Amino acid sequence: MKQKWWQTAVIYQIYPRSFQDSNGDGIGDLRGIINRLDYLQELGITAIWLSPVYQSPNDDNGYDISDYQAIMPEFGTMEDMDELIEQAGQRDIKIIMDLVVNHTSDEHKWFIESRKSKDNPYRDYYIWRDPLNNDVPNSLRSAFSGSAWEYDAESNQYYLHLFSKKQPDLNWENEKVRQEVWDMMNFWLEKGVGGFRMDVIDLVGKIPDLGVTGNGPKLHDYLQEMNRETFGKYDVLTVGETWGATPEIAKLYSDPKRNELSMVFQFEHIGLDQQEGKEKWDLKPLDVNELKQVLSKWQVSLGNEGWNSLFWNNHDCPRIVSRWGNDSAYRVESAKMFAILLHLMKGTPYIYQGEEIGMTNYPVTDINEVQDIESINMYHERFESGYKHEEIIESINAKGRDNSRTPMQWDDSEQAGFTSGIPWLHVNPNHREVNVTASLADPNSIFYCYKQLIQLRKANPILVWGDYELVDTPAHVFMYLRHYQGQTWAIVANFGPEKATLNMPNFGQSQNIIISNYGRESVDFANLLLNPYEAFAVEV
Ligand code: TEU
Ligand code: CA
Repeated sequence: MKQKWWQTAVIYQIYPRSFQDSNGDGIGDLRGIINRLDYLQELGITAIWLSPVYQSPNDDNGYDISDYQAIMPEFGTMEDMDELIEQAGQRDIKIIMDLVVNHTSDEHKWFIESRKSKDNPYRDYYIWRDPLNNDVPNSLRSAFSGSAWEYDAESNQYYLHLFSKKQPDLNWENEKVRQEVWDMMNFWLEKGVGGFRMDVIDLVGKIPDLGVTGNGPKLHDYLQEMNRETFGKYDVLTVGETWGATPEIAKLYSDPKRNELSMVFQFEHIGLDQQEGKEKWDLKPLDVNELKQVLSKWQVSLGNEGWNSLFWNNHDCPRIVSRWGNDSAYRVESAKMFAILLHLMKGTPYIYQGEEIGMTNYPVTDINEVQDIESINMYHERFESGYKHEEIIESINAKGRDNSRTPMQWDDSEQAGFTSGIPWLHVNPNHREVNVTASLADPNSIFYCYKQLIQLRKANPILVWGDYELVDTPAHVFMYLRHYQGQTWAIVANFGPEKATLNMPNFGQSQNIIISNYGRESVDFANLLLNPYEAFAVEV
């Protein structure tokens, strides 16, 4: 493989609504991001993945787009957007746009036209079906609860929405729809963006009449067409959000010979704390052994026919320190452990805003405190079907999307330096201790651990190209090796609050510590005592 810039890159995801407000309306905005670019440069990231900033009625916080070529007024103007691209570029930071083209908002002009009548020229931009026996066309469900079909009385037909009813699905079988998408992508490419993160891209090949949503038969034809018609001519990063991907499927997207995407987000590890065959709300504790198996499988199986994305967090997932780490006594240690474990693997790491300072979940007690449509709809559906308030709230506190969407904690002032007004979503009270100002002032903070990891990736080809090997250890210790041109690095992580001992004399002793969350200076593998949540990398 010829080296691409995104293979040594670390990407930082910004959820604009929650990052930095600049005008006191309680909503993060583009000016706020521009004002914080120096901070991101200090961290050392290569690119920003910007969650949607387009015009939107905000039924799903910008993932329901009503104009792909306009900026949401709450976030600023197209001039601000151009300035962001420009100012980021001056700091060698690229801007990766969120491409949400499985669906639009129902307030997009295409849908406004489409729903006017059966013979409107835009009718076929969306997926309309006749009723079946005076009911929905079939049993497809929306990811946000209830049927995926919404009835339109005027034309006596249903339209498909795999997400909220304000997010009608586009009909990708219609060539005109694809052409509109290519034109829009080219508009952004001409502005100089660094690539696209593609929202639920695995759904665009759906055959709703057969109940097929993910991985439809034409999916890869569409992506090859997209590559040809748009970004293929540019040196950009493209990453698909693909919930159901297996390594075999991931290779279809990311094998360079196939001219589709740079990489995909796979979610196999993200599903490990939910009950088999149920929903994410049906909780089960993480089995660390399963995590080792899943991540290692992805590390070894893509080979040279694909590329991994590495992540613990995003705007849809709870905070990793709260989820699988320890957000009280060992918050700092466990946050660094997750960072070290992930960032020394093969692939492109993604950091979600606030992860680099160890931000945590923020529990609610009442559904009125929740803003996220997914949690709200689920609450009502489950409550009506007999679940108790307490158990639904427990699920929301464990998995709800607002956990990762609370405002970025910049300092210890009233609203954490996020806004001078009232924030759109509550600030986590722990911002008095957990904040950027405190992190920057403390040389042992989580921030500097991330900074060091980013520098290590830039400086060491072993992290980019080295082979991966899982080492057999006791269940709660995660140990792997990276091998490259005769060099071997061992990465060790103690996944829990208990001390652990390892006895592996064949790895010898070493003073060549590369990074450590306990200030470790040497390792004797014949007699290794690991502290709670200790993690380090060492050359062996
Ligand atoms: O997420 C896709 C998706 O499947 C999620 O809704 C997922 O089911 C859930 O959040 C898991 O917690 C993407 C975006 O990342 C998400 O924010 C959007 O709401 C969704 O698409 C619709 O655009
Ligand atoms: Ca604002």
